[in-house]
Amino acid sequence: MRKSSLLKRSISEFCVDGILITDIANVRYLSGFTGSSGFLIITKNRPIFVTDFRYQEQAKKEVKSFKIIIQNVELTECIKKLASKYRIQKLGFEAHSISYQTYKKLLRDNIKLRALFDTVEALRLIKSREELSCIKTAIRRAENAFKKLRRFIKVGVTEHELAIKLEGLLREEGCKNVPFGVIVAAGLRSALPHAQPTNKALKRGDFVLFDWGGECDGYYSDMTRTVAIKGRYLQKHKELYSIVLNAQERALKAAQPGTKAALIDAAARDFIAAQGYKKHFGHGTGHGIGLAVHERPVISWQSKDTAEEGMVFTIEPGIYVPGFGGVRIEDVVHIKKNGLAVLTTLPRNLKVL
Ligand SMILES: [Mn+2]
Repeated sequence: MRKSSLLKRSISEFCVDGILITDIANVRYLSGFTGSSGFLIITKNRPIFVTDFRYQEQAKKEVKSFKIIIQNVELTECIKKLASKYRIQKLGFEAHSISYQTYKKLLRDNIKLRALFDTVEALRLIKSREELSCIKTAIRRAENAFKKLRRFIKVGVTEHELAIKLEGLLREEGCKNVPFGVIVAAGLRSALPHAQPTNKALKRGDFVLFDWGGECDGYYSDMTRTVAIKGRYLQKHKELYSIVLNAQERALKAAQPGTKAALIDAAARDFIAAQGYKKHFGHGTGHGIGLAVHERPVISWQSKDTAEEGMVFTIEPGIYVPGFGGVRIEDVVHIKKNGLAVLTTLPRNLKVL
């Protein structure tokens, strides 16, 4: 199996006797366990999955090809026991997911520790056919939910009401959870890239920004659409929207296998800057998506990533004008051998209500 053989390579590469995986999304990725508490210790010859009493039955069903251990002691105690049983002297751990407290305790237990960065994340960068199919279903659920929401989007309804409605529709479509609280931001509030829905009611002349995602078997989708409500700012709305749409199209065109993520970002950013909105686009152009709503690759000016076949990420430029409003258009793309497929299908042109 690709995943475990690559991890074994990491074991020799990092000169450790075993790797401790505590990031729960990585645990799920490697073992199939969908619960919220468990960890892995992977040695050269033995993959071990550890959880507690609550997940005993679930683990038996979900976790294949791992030795399952049900622990009744605290994390560091358990790691210490396993380390001595399997003669692990040097243990690699995920630097981002162990607390300082746990780290100190493990040190006290005389285990040699080696911090690992991006070990499983690097595997998760490239999606398998099964993963891609889950993401596609997550997208379909999100899009169906939004289509059903449309008739509720009108003057007088509040951001909060629309957000609750959309979350309910996502669940009706089959999502077991949502990747993040739905964003609905109207009028001036659409200039806040990550606004929380409030009791503000939609009114004529508002931009209304929706950012939401679906779920399928633990995989997420993420998309944004901005609509305009007819009113005195329609001309300005159209102008801002067409700049963002144009920027997005440029980034979509740039997103080819072998292209540096920083160049994909630049394709959108340089255009927005040339239109005079440089300081109104402060976030990255996109991010990978999968078991986490934000994962590698990073699509930003600082990114060291390169688009490769099998990657799935968002392209989401925006312009946010304080005191007026903002637009973001976000779609999910899949890098194929010879180009790119846009996985999201909702129309990208400006919808005027
Ligand atoms: Mn996003």
